[in-house]
Amino acid sequence: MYELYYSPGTASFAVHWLLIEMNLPHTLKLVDFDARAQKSPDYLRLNPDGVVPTLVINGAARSECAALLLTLADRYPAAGLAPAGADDGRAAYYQWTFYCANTLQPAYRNWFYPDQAPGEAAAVKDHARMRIEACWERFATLLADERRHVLGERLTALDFLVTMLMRWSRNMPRPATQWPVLDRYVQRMRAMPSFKTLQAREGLTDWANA
Ligand SMILES: N[C@@H](CCC(=O)N[C@@H](CS)C(=O)NCC(=O)O)C(=O)O
Repeated sequence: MYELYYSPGTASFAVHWLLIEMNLPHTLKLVDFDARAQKSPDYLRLNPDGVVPTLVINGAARSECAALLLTLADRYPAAGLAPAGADDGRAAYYQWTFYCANTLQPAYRNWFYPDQAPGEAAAVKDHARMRIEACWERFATLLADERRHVLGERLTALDFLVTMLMRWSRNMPRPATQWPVLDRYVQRMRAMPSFKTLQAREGLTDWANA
């Protein structure tokens, strides 16, 4: 049984979605951001960074959204959500997962938490926006051949991460869905029954297919 510490719509979203998609037994622990529960001594014992997600696996608290997605996909190879080790697709899978975690996510962190970065908040946000849009340009180029998923026809754990990160841009000046190829991609992802279950469980109603 997995235990997921989450807050709706945040970096726990993709992990929660993958747990649902893979039909893995899990319990949810809401971390109340309004009450700053992510910085409470109890939570900091589990996750010293004071962020979500935390996933308890075999009694050990694990963190980092992208790492958790890779871990879950690796634990159940029969689900086919990670390209096999010898597969060339594995290199692309790592490349784009790390691109999300190392390049796109930190830019989002600056967009949403500009006061935590050095410099004037408006300038931090402007720079973050430019970096985020450059990332969507990269993904739009990758998906220009109208592949069904980020790595090709096959669904992988990476798709859950990319979709979550696209969602975060929904209220930005240039949301990821303004790239038509990314919009078509995300329509397919949002059509998954597990996405609808996730939205219902997290109490989210926006950013759904019409
Ligand atoms: N590198 C972490 C970042 C997680 C993160 O920044 N989570 C945000 C929500 S999207 C959070 O918990 N923010 C609360 C805070 O910083 O106080 C990951 O990928 O899991």
